[in-house]
Amino acid sequence: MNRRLSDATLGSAPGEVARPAYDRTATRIGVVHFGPGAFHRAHQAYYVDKMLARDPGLAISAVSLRSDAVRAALTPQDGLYSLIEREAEPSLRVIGAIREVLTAPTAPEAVFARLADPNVRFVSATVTEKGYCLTPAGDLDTAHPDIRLDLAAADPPMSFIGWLVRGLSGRRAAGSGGLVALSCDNLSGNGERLRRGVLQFAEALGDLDLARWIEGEARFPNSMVDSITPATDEALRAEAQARLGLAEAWPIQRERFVQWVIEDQLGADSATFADSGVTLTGDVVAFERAKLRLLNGAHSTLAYVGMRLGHATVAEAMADPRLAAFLEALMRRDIAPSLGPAAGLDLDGYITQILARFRNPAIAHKLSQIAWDGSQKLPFRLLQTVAEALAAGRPVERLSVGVAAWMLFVRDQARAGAAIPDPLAGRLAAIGLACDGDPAGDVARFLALGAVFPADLAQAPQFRSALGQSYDRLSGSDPAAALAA
Ligand code: CS2
Repeated sequence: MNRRLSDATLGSAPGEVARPAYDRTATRIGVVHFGPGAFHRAHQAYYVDKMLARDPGLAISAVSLRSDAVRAALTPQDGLYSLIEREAEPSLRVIGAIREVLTAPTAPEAVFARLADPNVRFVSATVTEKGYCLTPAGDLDTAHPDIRLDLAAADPPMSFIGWLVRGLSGRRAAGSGGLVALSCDNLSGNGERLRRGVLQFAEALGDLDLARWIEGEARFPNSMVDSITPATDEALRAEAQARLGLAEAWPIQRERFVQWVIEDQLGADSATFADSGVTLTGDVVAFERAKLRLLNGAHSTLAYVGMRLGHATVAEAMADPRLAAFLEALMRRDIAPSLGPAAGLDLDGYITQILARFRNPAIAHKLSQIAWDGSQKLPFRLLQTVAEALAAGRPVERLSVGVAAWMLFVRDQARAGAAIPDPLAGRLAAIGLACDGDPAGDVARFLALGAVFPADLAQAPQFRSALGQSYDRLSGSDPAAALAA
């Protein structure tokens, strides 16, 4: 097979392959997206692909902050790639929403030009939790190496926030008007956090006029994004190529379920988003919190505990009755009470649906993929729930099991000399190597990590003792005993 997927060859794909329902050549770039990894291509680009049939001015310029891999894979394909939706019967659609891919360090002028372009109305981002360079309290981390460089006018900028502020400054100078900055990462209050980081960056530059201009001209809606997206592997590549009858460098897969809830600050674009399946609401925080705590909190717990029990994927871990029962109890009895009633959200039904999604046998979602960046994820996914449970006098035993399993994951990676995929890897490895097996002492070493555990939570006796007990059981000869407790 040597012909490759592109505008010129797409017509030769079999009839069952869904394809863009609009004339790609008539589209214009209206969105600059930072971080075009698998999740962006499975989620926002899929929605934009639907929007383009209604508004050709919303095509995407995708910007990679570091790696050239996405540009190298997609440019020869005119930005086209296949998205396989997995349920009992997988289906394939070719997504045409990405019109160009830029690698920021090698094409900075092109990125600046896009950001300052008056036709661009949105700058969106999936740069992961760590990509915002914020402190645990949610302020801009001015000690972060990338932020320090950017505040010293690194050219081109290193960080997403550095780029966004540079772009906004360019728009102000060019009279291009404001824009909507749309964070699509799993942080609670993601839009509000981004806004604060951007304003603090402009202030730290000493450019108060710019900060005030941003306050007046840019909007930062909160959003909740959801779709389970396992990483691409060789089997997926072979499957996509066979279905297309064309070579294809980087197909994407996800479950069929997909959800995007955005705070309704989109003005004239609201109708286009709503028609393409996006939920617009006045209060996205309830959705965000429910998704982060229930789905992502359960996911991270499943990842660290599941790996300890010898499982490799989410579906495999869910097929372990001890783990499945534990997870359901965790969600219904420990996490749901922290959420309270929310308009338009049936928590019981939502939990049932999440558990069914985790069981989806058509998806092989690796636990090791979810285990990445635990120091960045646990605060939003589990630790806020623990803090609220303590304040309300509810038990924290089950909530602590996943956190203790993360500690053991870090310890064992460190002992094995294996990489810890986490921005705090160096500190985590040092803690892991210092662990001597005494549960209370080992747990205390981790709890001292202020970047992860707020001081009052780290001091809470009930949490410390629950962690110690889980740590002890999980590291024993029968780790499943931690689930029965
Ligand atoms: C997962 C998420 O990798 C992870 O940490 O928990 O990527 C999860 O699959 C998505 O948030 C689902 O929307």
